[in-house]
Amino acid sequence: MWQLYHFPLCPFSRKVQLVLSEKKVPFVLQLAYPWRADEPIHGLNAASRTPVLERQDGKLVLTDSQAICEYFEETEDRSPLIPGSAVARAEVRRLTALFDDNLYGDVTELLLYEKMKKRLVLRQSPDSATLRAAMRLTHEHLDYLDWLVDNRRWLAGAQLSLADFAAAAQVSVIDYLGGIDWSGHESAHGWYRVMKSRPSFAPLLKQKMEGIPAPRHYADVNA
Ligand SMILES: N[C@@H](CCC(=O)N[C@@H](CS)C(=O)NCC(=O)O)C(=O)O
Repeated sequence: MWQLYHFPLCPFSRKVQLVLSEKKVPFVLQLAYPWRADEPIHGLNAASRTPVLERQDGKLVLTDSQAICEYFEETEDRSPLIPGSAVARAEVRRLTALFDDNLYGDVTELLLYEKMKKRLVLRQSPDSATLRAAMRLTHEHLDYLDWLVDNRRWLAGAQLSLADFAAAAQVSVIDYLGGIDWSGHESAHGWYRVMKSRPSFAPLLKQKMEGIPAPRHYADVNA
């Protein structure tokens, strides 16, 4: 059994939850807010970030979502998520990094700051110009997702992979924060509906961030 330190809108913790569920690795969730000084994660992760995954015997702590996902890819035979040839695996890793770095940096991180941190921690209103800029960048990322979906069976190629889960984790947080307008992105929307319908996704759609209500459509797998 593992304990995952997370907060409900951390996209990297979502990515880890999806991978653990797909691979049927048992875990329990432990709330952790990295911006609070008294959190145990500060002693467990030199980077002071979520996700942190601790084995129940306390003898192994894994940090960084990619390191965690690769650890289980190497230790669990079930549901390979970086499958295929070296070229195919390189493509999975390229796209996973693109979503973890660029989609997060361009959009998710901005929305988390404007709509979550400002509300819960700084007691400030979101900046509308920043929100508009995030919306514009979201459309650019959705254009690329449309292209991938139109040209491949799954985002990285013929097989479902970590790239799909990394992207869906970011998209789910952006959607929770009201940052997605699917108009003109039917292909990406169809792909996200398929991802949302997977059993591994169901617990994520039920998680709520205290003080930040989700839009009504968020948990609807057909929306
Ligand atoms: N590369 C890291 C990124 C983790 C990360 O940026 N986590 C954010 C939350 S989503 C965090 O803890 N930020 C520190 C803070 O908000 O104070 C990973 O993949 O795990």
